[in-house]
Amino acid sequence: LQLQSKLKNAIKNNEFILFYQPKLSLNDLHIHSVEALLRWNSKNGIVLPNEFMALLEETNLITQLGYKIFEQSINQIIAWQKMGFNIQIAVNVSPIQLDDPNFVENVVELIENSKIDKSLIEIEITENTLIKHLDKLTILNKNGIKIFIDDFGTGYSSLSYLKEIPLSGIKIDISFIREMFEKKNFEILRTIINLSKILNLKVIAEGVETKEQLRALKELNCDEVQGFLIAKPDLPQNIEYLFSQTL
Ligand code: G
Ligand code: G
Ligand code: MN
Ligand code: NA
Repeated sequence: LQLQSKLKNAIKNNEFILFYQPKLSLNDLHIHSVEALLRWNSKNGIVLPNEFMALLEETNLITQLGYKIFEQSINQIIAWQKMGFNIQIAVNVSPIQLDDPNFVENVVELIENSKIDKSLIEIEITENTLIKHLDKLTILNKNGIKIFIDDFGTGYSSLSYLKEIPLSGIKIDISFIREMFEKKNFEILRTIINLSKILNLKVIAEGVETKEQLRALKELNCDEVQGFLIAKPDLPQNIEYLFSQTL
């Protein structure tokens, strides 16, 4: 079977599942939020997005699957609330999804029908998506849905948008963290974090793998960290024990 028809079948058979990766708040060393990351639970095992995301986008299949991803995330929030955990979920959204003229309406409706607090669903987009879909993202934000820039620092846009649009925060790209103790990287990182504070944006560091990185990011006043040091993306039942811990 061609990959495209396999993907169609996988959507129909609900073989796409979400893994969740915790984000640690450096304020209180608790987890209040996770990122949802798509996985294909295929008969040959778990398949990662680099194997299928490009094709899901080219074929527009990500549009319909995207709504299921929001539904699954909402259901997970409700399940965690029943266990006594109030956890936000950040959902990745690609530009193709925002091309759907009904995207804003559909997402707002899914959240409103669920009765969960709108602030519990966050959206992660890249800088390039932000520039292309400024109007729709503005409406989403006016509806109480928080918008975060993913992979911050790797796009081609100017910094001016940081003051023009309704952003809740940024996620600093992993490339700045990986070599953060190299002098220039450290100064860039320090400057991004300070700028975020001045603009009242939440700032999250991605790809934190060592205790030294964690300590230095706390020192720099970064709000949250995400990375293998805290937890890898995993099934909900494998990460939820972390929600009741101080790390
Ligand atoms: O899970 P992993 O770290 O391999 O994710 C790689 C990339 O795949 C992410 O950076 C993100 O851009 C994309 N991705 C993962 N999950 C989703 C999803 O649910 N929706 C969309 N649109 N993209 C996703
Ligand atoms: O592009 P986006 O930021 O949405 O995707 C996050 C990706 O980063 C996922 O594929 C996830 O598996 C990966 N990731 C998360 N934490 C770490 C980490 O600490 N190190 C590395 N190398 N990758 C990470
Ligand atoms: Mn992301
Ligand atoms: Na990223």
